[in-house]
Amino acid sequence: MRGVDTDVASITKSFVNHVQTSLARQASNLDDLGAYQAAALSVRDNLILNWNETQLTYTRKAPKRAYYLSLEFLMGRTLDNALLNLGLKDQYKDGVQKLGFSIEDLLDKERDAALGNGGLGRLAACYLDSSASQELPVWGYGLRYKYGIFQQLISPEGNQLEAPDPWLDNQNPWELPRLDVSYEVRFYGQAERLNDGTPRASWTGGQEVLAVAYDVMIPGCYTKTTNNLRLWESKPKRGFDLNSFNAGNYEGAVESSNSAAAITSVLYPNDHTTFGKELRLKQQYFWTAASLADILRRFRNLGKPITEIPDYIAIQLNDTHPTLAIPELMRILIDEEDLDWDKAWNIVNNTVFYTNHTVLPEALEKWPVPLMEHVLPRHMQIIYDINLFFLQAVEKKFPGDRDRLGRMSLIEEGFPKQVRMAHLACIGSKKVNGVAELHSDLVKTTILKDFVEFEGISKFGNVTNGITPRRWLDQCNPELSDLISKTLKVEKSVWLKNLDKLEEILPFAEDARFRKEWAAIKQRNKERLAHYVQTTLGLTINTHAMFDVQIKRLHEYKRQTLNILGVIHRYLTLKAMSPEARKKVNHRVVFFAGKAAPAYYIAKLTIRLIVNVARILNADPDTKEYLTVYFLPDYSVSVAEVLIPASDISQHISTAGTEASGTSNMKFCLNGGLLVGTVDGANIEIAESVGESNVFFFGHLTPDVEDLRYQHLYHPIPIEEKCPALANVLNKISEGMFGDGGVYEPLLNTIRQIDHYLITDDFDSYIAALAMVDEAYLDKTEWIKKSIRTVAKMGKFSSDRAILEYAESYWNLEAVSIAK
Ligand code: 26V
Repeated sequence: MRGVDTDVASITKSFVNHVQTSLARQASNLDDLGAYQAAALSVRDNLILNWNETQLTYTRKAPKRAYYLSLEFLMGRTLDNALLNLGLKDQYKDGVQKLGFSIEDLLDKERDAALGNGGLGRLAACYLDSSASQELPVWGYGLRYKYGIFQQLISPEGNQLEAPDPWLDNQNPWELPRLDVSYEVRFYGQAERLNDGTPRASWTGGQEVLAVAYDVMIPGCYTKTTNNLRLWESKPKRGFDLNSFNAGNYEGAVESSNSAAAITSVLYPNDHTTFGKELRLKQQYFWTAASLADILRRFRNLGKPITEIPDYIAIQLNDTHPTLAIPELMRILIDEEDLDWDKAWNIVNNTVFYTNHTVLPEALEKWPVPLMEHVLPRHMQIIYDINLFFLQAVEKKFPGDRDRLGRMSLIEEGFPKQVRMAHLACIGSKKVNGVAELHSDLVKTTILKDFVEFEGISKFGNVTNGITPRRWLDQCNPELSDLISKTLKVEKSVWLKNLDKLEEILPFAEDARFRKEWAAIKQRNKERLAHYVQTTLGLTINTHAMFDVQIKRLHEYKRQTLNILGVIHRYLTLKAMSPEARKKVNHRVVFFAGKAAPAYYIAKLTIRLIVNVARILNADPDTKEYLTVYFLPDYSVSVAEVLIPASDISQHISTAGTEASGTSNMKFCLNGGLLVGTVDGANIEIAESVGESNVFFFGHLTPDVEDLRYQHLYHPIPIEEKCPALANVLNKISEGMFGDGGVYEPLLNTIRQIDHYLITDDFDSYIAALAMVDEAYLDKTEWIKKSIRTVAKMGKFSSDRAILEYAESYWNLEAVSIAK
């Protein structure tokens, strides 16, 4: 197959061609948005050819394939990433320049595809990039939400307001509608067992909805491999009800079409709290049913016996959200393929894999039995059957242990009874893994302890998360990436796909010229961030201060409160100093960004506090030279790409044992920012890799947490006694230093009363860690050395390593190369 010509002349020709034909506009009168669209369409031509060839090869060679089922894919922008992966950035830069445009301005016109909440969705996006780059036959399956994560606005009082994210309002050049690929998905209705000596049942009636495929091309880095992300859109099976329409009942006529379209209309904006809402359950089933139908159609085309499914298919469950794939696959094998129970269960058990992403109890999914019975009556029967056989086996292994049966059951007793999705995911899967070593240990010793005792330890593993160095180094920090290439005399096509090579920059930590270049790049990245803040918020930032960044979803367990209380403590300390003494203090600019779930009151109050602390501090003539605070609204992947390369330090300060992994910690360290953190999640492995002398650890350890919480409840120590510095900070807030103190009482009370996340226990050591940071920052040479040494040792955290672990240890998947 002939490729697209990629010399500058051909690129400008293709660009102009798309302006005139695809966009039906005049090249002489084109704005940046139009130019972005033309460039995107022209790049897309390359992707489509590679995509076609990749899919053709997969069909021809019929390798085992893996399917990554995720309700969230937080892709961010595509154009820059595609240009870099195709190795065409320079040509396009020249090409659009010849036509009077700047590539940076065009890249900036693209809207983020923000179909995710945070780390879990961004991880899925990194894994797609790595799968394609490592030439693995992996497809993603998700939902094509009409609205992604909400846009965040901040009111003058400092409150978070939410606005919709109509990301598809402009044409999306990165998706290919496949109106011919569609499946019917049923909800509600009746399930009746056939009682013919088989486990079969018939499921009829109810609502039928159409799932229509949209394909997103996923290019690998310097390879032809271009994988697929298939997103489903819901549509009514029939347009509208003509009978109602003719009878003049127009609302009634479109009712069913509205309810079908609603399924994929919006991403649920909460993570870590379950609500048990019917629409969310419908999203989960709609997506798993369509994906499985598609996967099995492809398998059937191979003409292999159904029992060979595990030889050709691996299905990875990204958290429990797609757990219905387990009863759905059972339903298909039993009701449609007429397999007996044990054969079907054996297939499921060798095909499905489950990754857990949190041990927080409030985030473990449970569905009320009455709701499940109503929406998915056949699946509820199957779940009861799975549970019966499972509990019989448990009883056999642990006779008479009723407590154990109660703990392990798929059904939690109560009003209403609930289906425990993590238990179902666990027993239906071949392997279960956590996302960092500590987290995987916690999975094994806490939430799934009984299952380890029953099934044996070998089913339970760990794959520490990773990040793609393409987006999170080469794309977001091009100068650093160029410096590394130049210094190592190694092509990017090599080291970006073999990140352990970074270690070779280690000796250059001793090279003064290299350090100077390194420091200059960090400085320019700080200026780029300052420019962004200037143009978006109209605020001027001191780029010679230390940049201290905490960017992530707002959550009590992530402890943005600890950070802002620490800032206030620093402010009070500065205020109490003489002007002379202040001059010796390290200048610090503290950045926050992140969204709170719309119904998460305490998280929203934390935003309000941060914004109001910023308002007071940034205007205080005594201190503003030394300490300022910024809350950047509407955090996104693209905003992260500007913030991360500019950081001197970043904060990952969750209560020990609560952050499963964290992935932004890896992004900062890969960009030469140092880590301030607790002994939690992947922070631990980062410290092991880069050396503990290059991170700033503080706080209590995981095994202490339970005892401390017990103490808080039964032997509380007054906060004035336990932590006077913190008590003073809380009092200042109450007294109104940052506006009406009463507003913050509910937030302050979470700390004064139960303090579930151990702010009072960790505050003093947190302040001490920040003092160590100040001390270390005084020696600029040593600081840069730390920064270089950190980057050098980050190879392990490439998502290439992580995805290869899944491919080799779990999926038994081999790379497939696509002919040049
Ligand atoms: C849970 C729920 C519960 C129901 C409502 C909607 C919803 C949406 C998402 C989730 C998943 C929560 C788990 C999660 O996001 N975990 C994060 O996963 C990251 C990738 O492994 C990891 O780095 C973070 O530490 C972990 O918090």
